Amino acid sequence: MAGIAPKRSVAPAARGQRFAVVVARFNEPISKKLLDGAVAALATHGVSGDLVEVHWVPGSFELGQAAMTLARSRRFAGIVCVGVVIKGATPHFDYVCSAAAQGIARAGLDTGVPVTFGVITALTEEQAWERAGGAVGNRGEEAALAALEMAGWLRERRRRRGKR
Ligand code: INI
Repeated sequence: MAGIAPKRSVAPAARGQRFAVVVARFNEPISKKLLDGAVAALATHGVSGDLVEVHWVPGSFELGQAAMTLARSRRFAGIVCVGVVIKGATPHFDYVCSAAAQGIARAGLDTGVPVTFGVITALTEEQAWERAGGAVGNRGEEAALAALEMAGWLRERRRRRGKR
């Protein structure tokens, strides 16, 4: 998939809330860049390091399970999932990507907690680096901004419902 992520409108209401970042260790040098991007984006929007919990899992396949467990704890305004899946010579890539996307989506939909998708699914290692702070942005940063925006949006929805 190509493209630069759109500019986000991050609601200030998300400031000061607690977030989690779940990181897949597979392709660790690249996933570390996604983690750094996510943490920096959260800090820029008022979520300091002490409000961010980082959880490492073995691979992208495990992101959904960890995100679901954390979301069920109700301790986080949002959960950012990051990982790097690079296509090899077998269909393994498709299974890992599909499980990651479905698991992450399910964690958010089943719990109502914003859980965002910062997983690079690349055909080559070069493509992955480009999306981890290179020419095509940083998918970790983008997923953190999406989590901030959704957390603010949900909080605003709850506030409005409370007024009625
Ligand atoms: N996990 C990744 O995050 N990226 C990959 O590129 C990858 N490859 O290529 O195999 C990968 N596999 C491991 C998988 O996510 C699970 O950890 C493993 O299958 C155990 O459940």
